[in-house]
Parts: sequence; structure tokens; C-alpha cells
Amino acid sequence: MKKCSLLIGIGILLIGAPLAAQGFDVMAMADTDQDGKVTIEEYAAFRESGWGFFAAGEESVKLADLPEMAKGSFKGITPNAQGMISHADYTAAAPRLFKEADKNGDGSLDSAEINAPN
Ligand SMILES: [Ca+2]
Ligand SMILES: [Ca+2]
Repeated sequence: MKKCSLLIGIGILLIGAPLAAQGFDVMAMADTDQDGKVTIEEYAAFRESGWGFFAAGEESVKLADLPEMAKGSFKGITPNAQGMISHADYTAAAPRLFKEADKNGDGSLDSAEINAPN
């Protein structure tokens, strides 16, 4: 049942993106004011919506059950002994991951930075 809602969530995520045909465009989804840069606030909000899809209403997710495309958002978060990552841990990792992604250190993510593999 849990797995089922997860798959439906990802389906909605992909269909929801008008660019699904061209692949998964993170920039278009995260840059809510469409100024070509993703701020920490936009990044955090985007991650939050990602949690809604991946966790499907749960307070924690099993790292091993996440789809490949989700794993970057969980990078560097240590799961507990049961292999679970909590919503709080996921949210707390946002500033660190944002900083890592902001290669030129200008305080926002451009298209290349947000689409970089890491
Ligand atoms: Ca923006
Ligand atoms: Ca930057």
C-alpha cells in the first residue's frame, strides 16, 4: 500500500511537470518566481514538496526504497539503524545541500548548479 502511493506520487510529480517529455527539469520546478535563480527559500520549498511525494504522508522514509532520482536530495543524511530517514533530518539537511550545490558561492543556484549530478 505504501509502495503504491509512492509510485502514484512520482507519477503525479512527472505528469505535473510540463517538461516531462524533455526529461526531469528541476530548475523549472524549483524556481517558483522564474528569475533564473533558485534561492535557499525556493530550494527548501522544493525539497518540502519532494518530501510530500517521496514520503507520501509518512514521517520517515526508507532510504533503500527511494527511487534513484530522489537520492540526491537525501545525500549525506545518515539513516537510523532501521535504514529510515525522518522528515526532520531531511529538512535539516537543506542548508548544507544548498551550500554544496552553490558552486560559485553567490547564494543562489543557477540551472547548471541545480542540475549538477551532486
Ligand atoms: Ca527564483
Ligand atoms: Ca550559485
